[in-house]
Amino acid sequence: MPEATAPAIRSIATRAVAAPLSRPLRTASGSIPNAPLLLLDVESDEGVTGRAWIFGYTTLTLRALAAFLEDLEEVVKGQPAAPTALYKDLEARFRLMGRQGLVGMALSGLDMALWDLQGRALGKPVVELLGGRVVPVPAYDSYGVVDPVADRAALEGSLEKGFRAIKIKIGVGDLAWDLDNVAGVREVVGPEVRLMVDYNQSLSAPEALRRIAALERFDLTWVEEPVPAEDLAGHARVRAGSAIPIQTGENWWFGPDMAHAIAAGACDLCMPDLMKVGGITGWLRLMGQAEAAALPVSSHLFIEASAHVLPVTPLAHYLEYMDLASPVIAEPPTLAEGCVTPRGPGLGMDWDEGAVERYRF
Ligand code: SMN
Ligand code: MG
Repeated sequence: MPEATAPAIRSIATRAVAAPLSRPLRTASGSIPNAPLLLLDVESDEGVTGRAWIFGYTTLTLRALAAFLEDLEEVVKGQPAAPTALYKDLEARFRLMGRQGLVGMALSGLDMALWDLQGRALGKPVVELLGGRVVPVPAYDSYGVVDPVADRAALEGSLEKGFRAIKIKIGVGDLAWDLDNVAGVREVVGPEVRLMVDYNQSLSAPEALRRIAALERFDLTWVEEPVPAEDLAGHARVRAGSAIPIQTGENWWFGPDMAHAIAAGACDLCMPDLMKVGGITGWLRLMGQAEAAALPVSSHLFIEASAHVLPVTPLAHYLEYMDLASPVIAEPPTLAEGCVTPRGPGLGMDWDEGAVERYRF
């Protein structure tokens, strides 16, 4: 039998867009006016293109990310389009400087695009390459700060779409503001819907303990990032005094950050971000840690790719439904009865080229 050769990477192309958000994204640590995305197209020498997007948080990161990926193309060009093999090489290449920040985001995006490329080359959804099946994944609808009166129709719309869980951001005012806000939202969504709150790292540990005690009566499913993400001792202190489960993980950089958080006893639940932990390859590595520590796992952003990894995630909890990219995706994943079903082949994303031109940054 002739030896099969893996397709090689031919090129990496990027395009920056500032996509409109379907609803405002205000957090206790600043607002995001639009979705600054870097779209990746990684082409193989067989002419298959793998796609992924990177969320820049601010448009200020997009040019630097694009320039880095342009230079990285020289490094990976001609290498097999095999994400796990390349992951190891790139991990070694960036050992001295570390992978936190823009480098880690770019490497994670490249990993996702390579998994997409493999799936497309084989005509299979990524979830099947990972040994899983295409199944609906339970999701929660993720909001920024809401006004229970002005946003009543939107919240009711979430329930009409079938969501049984909703997350809101709080902490933009004092404790009285939080209580008023959460009471108002709980009143709109009713007692059956799971409700989560996100402080986006805005409190001190003593203040978090004070506020969480007062929030107990609202039957919250989790309190997210009450204190700065890197304050693991603070998270552990809050967790020890909280009757509500503590959620964190969206700011963990790769597996070691997760290991440190687990060692510190920082959380009851976790929600790693595909773009900060090494893409799909990195995610798979983290999942061994989650299972060993008995930590339920939710996703952070990246609806399309998360729908492919959660079905193979032990202790999968929720997919975060925060729509950042659908304005530039030709056929966004389907949402039915509050669940997202992964779309193939690959990660199932084709760009809506007209929209990409429109929102080009
Ligand atoms: C979040 C942070 C920043 C941008 C979008 C979303 C977030 C979340 O904390 O949990 O979704
Ligand atoms: Mg959050």
